[in-house]
Amino acid sequence: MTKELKNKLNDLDKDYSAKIQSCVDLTALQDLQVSALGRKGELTELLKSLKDLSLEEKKILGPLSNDLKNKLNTAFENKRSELEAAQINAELAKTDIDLTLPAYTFDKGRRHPLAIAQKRMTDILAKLGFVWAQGPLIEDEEHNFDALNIPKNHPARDVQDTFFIKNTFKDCFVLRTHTSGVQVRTMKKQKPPIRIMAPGRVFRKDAIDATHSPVFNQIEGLYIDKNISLADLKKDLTVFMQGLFGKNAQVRFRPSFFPFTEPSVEVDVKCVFCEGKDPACSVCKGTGWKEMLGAGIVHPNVLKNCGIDPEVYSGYAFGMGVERLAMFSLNIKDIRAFYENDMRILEQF
Ligand code: 2U9
Repeated sequence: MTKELKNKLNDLDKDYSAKIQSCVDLTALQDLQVSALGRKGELTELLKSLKDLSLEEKKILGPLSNDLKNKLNTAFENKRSELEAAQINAELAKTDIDLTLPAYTFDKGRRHPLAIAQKRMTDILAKLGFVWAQGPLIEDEEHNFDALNIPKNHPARDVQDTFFIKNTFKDCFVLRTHTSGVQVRTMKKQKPPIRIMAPGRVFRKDAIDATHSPVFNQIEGLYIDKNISLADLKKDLTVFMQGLFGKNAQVRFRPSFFPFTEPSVEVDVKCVFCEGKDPACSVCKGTGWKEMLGAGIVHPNVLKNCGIDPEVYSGYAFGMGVERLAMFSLNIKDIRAFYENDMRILEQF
């Protein structure tokens, strides 16, 4: 019995080893594996029959059968890998794909310096409690000028300064010259307290040069509540500037004029490059200070125009150019660098 089974094992070994070697496709190989090692395969049946043998016979034939099972399994796997590789190579031979060519490189994306600057500013304002607000880029004159106490004859309303869009039926529209319309809309529909920031694109008919672009970005802020004064404005904008330029940044406020705020101020920051020590500094032109933004206490007429009682409420507002601040903090000398998509510049930030 032992001899008989040993011979059977030998036959199975020879038979399947030869068939595996000569196999030329994956389906035939799979069928072959099933016929040897499947549920009713020849070797499986033989293994099952071992249970009827004596202990002595089992001791001899058990290990021999298992060795053959392992040997055949390995042979099937090796042949499968060989046939799969041959199949892939045959497919590739039909195409003109050259796998020896180096792969395309993909540049890792990054934020645009303007987006970096805007995020730094809005992150600080968010910590100060300002909520992001948005509005249309095309405004009517009411929201862009009238509600803001900007008189009909103001130079900003001149066709030389503003892009007008004529509507043949009724009013005319403008490409917003500031984001203030966003605050006007909010005040008209929401009761104070209001604390919003309005970041976004604005348009002015300026000729392009190193510091001007007809399209640029602003962030405006508005805080309306009871008893808001210039002291709140000074404190909050100082905290904002120190968040942007470091806790030792020095800030100064100069009187100014805007139709929508009274009193109005302009806010300067001590030059972060020369700290006011270099009379030849190219950034601050030796003045030691750099103008950063405009601000003021919202004019009572603006509050009234937007349905808020100036006897009960007061507030401050401010506006700044994102490009201007980004140029200063990143030491970029030409505003056009932001728009020209020159990777040598953009990838420095
Ligand atoms: C409402 C009331 C008041 C927004 C303000 C400025 C001062 C200002 C300029 C900075 C540089 C525009 O981008 S820039 O050219 N802005 O100086 N903006 S106060 O005042 C408002 C806004 C909305 C309802």
